Amino acid sequence: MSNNFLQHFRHQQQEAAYEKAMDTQCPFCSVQCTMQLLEQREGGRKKYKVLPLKETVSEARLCIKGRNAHQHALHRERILHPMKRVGRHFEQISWDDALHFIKEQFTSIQEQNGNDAVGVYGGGSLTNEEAYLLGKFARVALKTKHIDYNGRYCMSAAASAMNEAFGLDRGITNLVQEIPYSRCIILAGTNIAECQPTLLPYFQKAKENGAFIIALDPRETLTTKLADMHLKVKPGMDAALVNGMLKVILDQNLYDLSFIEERTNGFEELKEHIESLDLNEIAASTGIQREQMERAAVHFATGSTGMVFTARGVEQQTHGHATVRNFLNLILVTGNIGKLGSGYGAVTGQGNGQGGREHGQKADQLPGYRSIEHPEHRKYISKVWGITEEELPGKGVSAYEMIEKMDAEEIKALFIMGSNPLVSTPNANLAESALKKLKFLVVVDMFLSETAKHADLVLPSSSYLEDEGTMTNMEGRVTLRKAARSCPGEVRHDWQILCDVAVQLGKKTYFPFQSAEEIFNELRVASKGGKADYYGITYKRLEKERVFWPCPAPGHPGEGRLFTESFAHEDGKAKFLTVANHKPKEQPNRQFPLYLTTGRVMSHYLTGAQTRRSPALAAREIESFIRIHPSTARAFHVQNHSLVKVESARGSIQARGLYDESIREDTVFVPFHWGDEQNINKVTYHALDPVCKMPGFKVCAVRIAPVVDLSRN
Ligand SMILES: Nc1nc2c(c(=O)[nH]1)N[C@H]1C(S)=C(S)[C@@H](COP(=O)(O)OP(=O)(O)OC[C@H]3O[C@@H](n4cnc5c(=O)[nH]c(N)nc54)[C@H](O)[C@@H]3O)O[C@H]1N2
Ligand SMILES: Nc1nc2c(c(=O)[nH]1)N[C@H]1C(S)=C(S)[C@@H](COP(=O)(O)OP(=O)(O)OC[C@H]3O[C@@H](n4cnc5c(=O)[nH]c(N)nc54)[C@H](O)[C@@H]3O)O[C@H]1N2
Ligand code: SF4
Ligand SMILES: [Mo]
Repeated sequence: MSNNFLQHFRHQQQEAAYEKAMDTQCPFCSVQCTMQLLEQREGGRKKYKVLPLKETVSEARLCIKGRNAHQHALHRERILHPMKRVGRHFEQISWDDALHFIKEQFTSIQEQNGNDAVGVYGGGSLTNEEAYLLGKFARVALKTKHIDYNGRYCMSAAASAMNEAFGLDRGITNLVQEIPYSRCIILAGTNIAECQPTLLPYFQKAKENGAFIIALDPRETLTTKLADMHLKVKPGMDAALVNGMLKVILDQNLYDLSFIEERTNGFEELKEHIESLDLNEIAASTGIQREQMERAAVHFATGSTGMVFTARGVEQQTHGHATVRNFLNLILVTGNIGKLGSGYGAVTGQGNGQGGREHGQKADQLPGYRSIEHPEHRKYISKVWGITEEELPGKGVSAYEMIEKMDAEEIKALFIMGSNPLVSTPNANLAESALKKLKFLVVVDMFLSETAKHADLVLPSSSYLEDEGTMTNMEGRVTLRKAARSCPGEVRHDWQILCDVAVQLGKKTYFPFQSAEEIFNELRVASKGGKADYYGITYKRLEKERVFWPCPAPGHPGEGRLFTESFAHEDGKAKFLTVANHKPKEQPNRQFPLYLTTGRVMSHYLTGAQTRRSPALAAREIESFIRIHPSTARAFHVQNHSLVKVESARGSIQARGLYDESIREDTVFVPFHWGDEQNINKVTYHALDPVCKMPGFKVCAVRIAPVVDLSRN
């Protein structure tokens, strides 16, 4: 064999060999599956392969989104340099100029209009370190009270309900590994099979073990197909449906009196309220027959263990807080909490939807779930931050209310990090008008999202492959995601960008951080003694394990199952709340006769900013659609696969009509993963829940019409 040939052969072998194996964690949903990304060079081209890694929660499973996540991170449309708007275009500028520009604009706007004229808007995909730093950035560097984040649209109803009922809010009160031990499981407005697919096997296992699964959803999904019983509830009527189930349980004496007496407050009021309700009326208003309600209630109350999972279907309502409280009432009357296989789960959404809601991105919150209105909490955090209590701003307003304040020109500049509100905000036409009125908009993103296109300045942020930091999964398990590769171009990490801007604003002493770990160490102290206590969690520990919070000391194991002995209120007891048979604030009427509900599909993530840039995912679902029952479609002259105009009192869009025998006849469904002409949030309703300020994304009144009415030709 010639030397040449051998060399060629060796070269080929080297080319075929894997160049790099990068351990990482999926950027999308709250399961936080881990994986290895293998980068292979072949004939001068790079190829990628993804292998799931074994870890405690997803057990070496990955869904289609995780398998293709790298496609957006490696996409050619990634923003690689700071960009400044010049007329209708963007021009590349240096970081120095960009930082200077921010300082100049923010300073002059604040000098003229006060500190609160600048707002900050965050997201649940930021790491804990970045979410924490964003809260500190708003209050210490910008001295504004206006900070909120996209989790307001996501977790706020479940969070406020758990806080009030249990005294503490954590996605799941148990380990996911306990699901197979549950004898009866209620899945309320949650589509786990498409939204947290790698969790599904836990429910399948429960079913194999004999669990009875009840799903509540106005339409059939891959999740409802798993259920033994599918209650196709009228949109927005879940609170009433739970009242019906509570009535059956109380009437038939199926409640757990000793649990109620020992561990709860407020049962007498609840009982009196439930006694006053009429099951037939509830059946009529929810669309669920009395016998079905009875069967569901008896199964849940008589199972030796039981769990309730709620998600956005019941939470994104104009009375989402009360609805979740009623599901918690159901758990408490049956004593189904604090035991193996018994508990509650608010199926958390975003990758760091859990951690992102704990450390101060919210208008009323300080790190560690502290309250910005509590004098002791303010004192503690001011001390950690090295400012006086008077310098710490007060409570701001919720995400949608911030949009309204921009429209009213009260907030004049906005700093967005990790959200695409032009597509994700209800009544998106108002969001667009509000963004246009801003004097100065900065967007920190990986892509020129629909929102970033309106910015004056766009700053390039790192993706999950590049950014090291901790994420907290839906159970409250903290995980460390290592950086798998270095930043492309001039991209910087979100935490670096926050420090850079703060330094430019003259706040270097408060933002001296050189690594994510240094920020985490400050977060540990800031959360110490708070409800979400991370003090005992260190990077060193996270190298080896995923640790549950609360974890108050380095040797502490962290709490997997919550509320085993007592709840987190001062007296250790949980609280009942009487809940009315709420109806959604907007009802179908003569002009707009149908319910519209919105949600997700398996292959896309949120506003699609990332997944629409992944060829493999985009190909699965290339455009938006509207699911309609065929008889409803025929009544409105809509043909299968034709384009449909969907219109509400706020606006209209077009989407592909798809017949669906399994959806309620009075309801249509549209996903929200597309922007511009297919942005369904131009149609949705902006009324907010009075307690948690969650918008009612899941119900509004619409009419539909064919874009081209063939019946007229
Ligand atoms: N594939 C995919 N996975 C995701 C996401 C994604 O965008 N795509 N997003 C992540 C995020 S941030 C979140 S918050 C979660 C969301 O996860 P889910 O809340 O499970 O997702 P949705 O599709 O918004 O809503 C769930 C179901 O609620 C139903 N529903 C609508 N109205 C009602 C109602 O009035 N009552 C009841 N009982 N049900 C109703 C819908 O038909 C839908 O099937 O998913 C996370 N995972
Ligand atoms: N109609 C309707 N509307 C809804 C919902 C619904 O069910 N129906 N659900 C609501 C829910 S639950 C949610 S969570 C919101 C989500 O709403 P958004 O937050 O607007 O959704 P995303 O698509 O995640 O937007 C994130 C943006 O930040 C960028 N990004 C991703 N990761 C990072 C990062 O680490 N750093 C930075 N700087 N940028 C990053 C992405 O490219 C993208 O442009 O939408 C809400 N809107
Ligand atoms: S999207 Fe969720 S379930 Fe799918 S791989 Fe990513 S973390 Fe896992
Ligand atoms: Mo979400």
